[in-house]
Amino acid sequence: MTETMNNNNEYTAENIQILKGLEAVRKRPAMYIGDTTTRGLHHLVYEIVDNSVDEALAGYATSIKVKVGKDESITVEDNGRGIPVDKHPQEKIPAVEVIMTMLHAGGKFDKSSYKVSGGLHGVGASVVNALSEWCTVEICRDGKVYFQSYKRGFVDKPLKVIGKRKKTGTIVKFLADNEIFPKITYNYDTLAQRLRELAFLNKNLCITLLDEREDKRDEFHYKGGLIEFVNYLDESRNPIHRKPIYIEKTDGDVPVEIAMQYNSTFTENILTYCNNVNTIEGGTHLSGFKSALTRTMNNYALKNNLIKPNDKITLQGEDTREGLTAIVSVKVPEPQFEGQTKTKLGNSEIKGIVESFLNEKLFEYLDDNPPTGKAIIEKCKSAARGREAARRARDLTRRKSALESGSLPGKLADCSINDPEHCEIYLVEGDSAGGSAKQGRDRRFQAILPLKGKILNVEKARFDKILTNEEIKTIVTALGTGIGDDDFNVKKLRYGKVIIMTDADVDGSHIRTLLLTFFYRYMKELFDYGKIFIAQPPLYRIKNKNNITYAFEEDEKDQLLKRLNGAGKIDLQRYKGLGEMNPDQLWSTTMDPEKRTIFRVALENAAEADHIFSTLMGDDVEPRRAFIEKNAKYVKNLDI
Ligand code: 28F
Repeated sequence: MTETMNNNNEYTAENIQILKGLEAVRKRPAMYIGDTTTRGLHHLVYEIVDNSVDEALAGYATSIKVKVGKDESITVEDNGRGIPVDKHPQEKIPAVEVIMTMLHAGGKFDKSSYKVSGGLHGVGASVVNALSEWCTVEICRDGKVYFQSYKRGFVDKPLKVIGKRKKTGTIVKFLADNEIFPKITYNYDTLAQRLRELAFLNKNLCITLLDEREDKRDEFHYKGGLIEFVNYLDESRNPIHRKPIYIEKTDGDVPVEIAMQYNSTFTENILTYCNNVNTIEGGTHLSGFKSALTRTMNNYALKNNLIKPNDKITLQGEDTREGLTAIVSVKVPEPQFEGQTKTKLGNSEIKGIVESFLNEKLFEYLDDNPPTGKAIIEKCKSAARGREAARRARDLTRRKSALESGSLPGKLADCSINDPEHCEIYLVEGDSAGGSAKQGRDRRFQAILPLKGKILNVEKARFDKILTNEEIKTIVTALGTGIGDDDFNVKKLRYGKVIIMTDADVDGSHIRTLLLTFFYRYMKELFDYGKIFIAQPPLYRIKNKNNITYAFEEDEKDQLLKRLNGAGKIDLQRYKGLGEMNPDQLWSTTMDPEKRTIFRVALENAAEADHIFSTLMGDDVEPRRAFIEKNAKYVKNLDI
């Protein structure tokens, strides 16, 4: 900071502004990047990458390289124009220094460009700089190479020329500050998921990820853009028409891109983006998309006599979305992000833009492709019939008042406290483990619901079948939330935690995955509110003389045995299932809040979550086998 004081050695106005800015960011980092856990750590990378993406959106960069160093440092490089280095008219310091050290560095984007902004997005490089132990920027521009370094956001040395180079571009390198982030370890798959998504959303961009820690590398470049995105999401599903429908609007100042394909499942999977931000809370682009879809499908069906006027069926919105995978991506100059996590698009004019565009272009597409049109309308009609069946089933069950607030299922051993925040429910595999759990639990705040073996695979069942499945009905009634878009209300959840407790064997993990698939497809908000947990029962019981210890991981067991060798006879027992533990063992190892380990299930990336569930639970075996082969090495404690 010293070198930018003015000549009579006092702090100038912008010094104060820079000081205040950096201090504010370091004092309350969560306000700028969400939190300082691993999620906030990865946000640092996205902030810098977003700046390169903006340079691509402006039409200059075509390649972005991200590297994770052995020291957990991050390097991001693009081949754009290079951040300007000329002296800033007011601040008298190079433009790059303004961008790197001043909050919300002014004027980076005027109206005509598409800032990748959002709530937590687009806070800019200065925030990353302030939260880094060190940060450097290398700019190739005007045939020269410029360089500047910073420490915790403060300028370390003035910008200087360190060489000559013809090509242009920007390289930012930083090491997150361990004074801010307790744990500085990047997750390769987390970075890869977001970079893959950006490559799908920006078809001219080639994005590479290189991990020097484990010498791993991926390159994402999808010339087919959203079409390839739909193919990726649906690789385990069977399409009902040959290729995804793709329409794009490039005129006007709001580019719109839509890709969509119907498949044989019953799930709806519509992803929406604004300026590459995944608007998981939806917004005006989504409502425009939905209204146009319903209207166009009805018009097309009537015009082509696929629905006769006296058929008395009108396709409802949900009928036209059953089995639909779609991506809606808009680029808005001045986006208003609203909602709890700033991922809901608020600009009202966007609804009309998307709606009229889709009405016109989708009808045209179906008219030009009658076989596709017919296949889709047949799918919608069958969905309408299924909806009718589900309504009848729901009315039936409502009359029996089994699903909603009526009598609780007999199998449920409820807890005595009924304040949701202070009680929890264990979903336990099998009656014997259920019995031990009922005896071993603390009945004041722990409810037990034993599950009779496998539950229905909802990935392949229509809603009316799900509504009438006994196990599903029991779970829904016990949780008290209702089910499906119309009835589900997370606020009616009767427990603060839903803990899945299954055996550590293949069946146990299958039941766990079936439950997670059901919750993801029909009670997704349970994840958003952090209500879903997985219990971790012990794998081994180690008895040496009179003391007994438990091991929860393979390597923990090995360490314990190593420590105990030579200490006399050791009795090692591998638990095959929960049923082998007696009630107080189950309590003290897996249920006692003071001693147990439970994992909260969080969904990092909506597109990836959908892809994983459909791969694991969908129709196609091939992608599942490939997925399991690729990921089997990460699976711990699975007893084959
Ligand atoms: C690894 C991170 O940050 N790349 C960037 C540019 C290019 C320009 C720019 C950025 C316009 C005037 C404020 C260059 N030439 N990668 C990056 N590439 N910012 S960030 O301009 C910043 C604003 O100063 C750029 C002409 N116009 C814009």
